[in-house]
Amino acid sequence: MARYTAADPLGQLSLRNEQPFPDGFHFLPGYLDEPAQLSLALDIGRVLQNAPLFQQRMPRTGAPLSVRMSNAGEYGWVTDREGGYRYQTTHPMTTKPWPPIPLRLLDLWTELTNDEQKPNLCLINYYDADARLGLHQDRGESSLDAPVVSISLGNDASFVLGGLSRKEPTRRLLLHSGDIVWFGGPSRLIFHGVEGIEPGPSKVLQEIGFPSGRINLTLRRINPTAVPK
Ligand code: MD3
Ligand code: FE
Repeated sequence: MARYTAADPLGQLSLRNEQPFPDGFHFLPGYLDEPAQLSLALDIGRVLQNAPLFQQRMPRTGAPLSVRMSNAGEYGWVTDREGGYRYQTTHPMTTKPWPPIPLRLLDLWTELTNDEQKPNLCLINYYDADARLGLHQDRGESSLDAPVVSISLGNDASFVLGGLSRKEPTRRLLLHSGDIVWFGGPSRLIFHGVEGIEPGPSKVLQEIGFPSGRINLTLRRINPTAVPK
C-alpha cells in the first residue's frame, strides 16, 4: 500500500467526490474542538497509566502488530500467538481488570447514537509514524445492531474504506484529530484499514506524553461469548 505523505490529498479528494457513504456510516469531521480533544486525551492518559499500551501478536505466527493497544471497559480485545483473537476482562501484562471507560466517552456514545445501552469495550489504538492496520473486517464482536463509535486524536491518518468483499474498490478518508466516525447496521462488515499516519509532533498527544503519533478510540458493545474476527 502507498505510504502516506502529508502532501497526498487523496483523503480530501474522496471527501469531495460525492460518493455516498455506505448505509449507516456517519462521518463527522471536526466534531470535537481542541478543548474537548484535550480533555479526552487527559482521560485516556489516566487510563493508560493503569493499563499501559502493549504489543499484540497475530494468532499462530506470533507476528507483532505495529499498532500498540490497550482497552478500557468490562472487556478488552487481545490477541497473541497461542490464544488468538479474543475478549478478556484483564490486561495481559498487569493481569488487572481494565479501567472503566471514561464518562466523557459514555456520554459521547449516547449523544451520537441514541442507543439506550452503553458500550462495554473501548479499544485504544496507538499508531506511531510507522504503524499500519491492514484491510480487515471486524467480525463477531457483538449483535450486529450495536453501533461502533470511533474517535481520532493526534496526527492525521489515511483511512481506507472498502466494501463488503475484499475485492471491492477502496476509497480513502483523511481523518484528523477530533473527527468521529460512527456506524451501525450493514456498514459493520465493511473492509477497512489505516494505511499511514502523518509524521511529526502532535499537540494533543504531547499533553499526555507522546511526542507524536495518533490515538484511535473505538467504542463497542460486544457479546463476550462471540469469537472476534
Ligand atoms: C468501518 N481501527 O480497531 S476505527 C479497529 O483507526 C480499527 O484505529 C481503525 O479498524 C483505527 O478494528 C479504524 C474506525 C472503524 C472501525 C471499525 C469499522 C471503521 C470501520 C468497521 C467497519 C467499517
Ligand atoms: Fe477494524
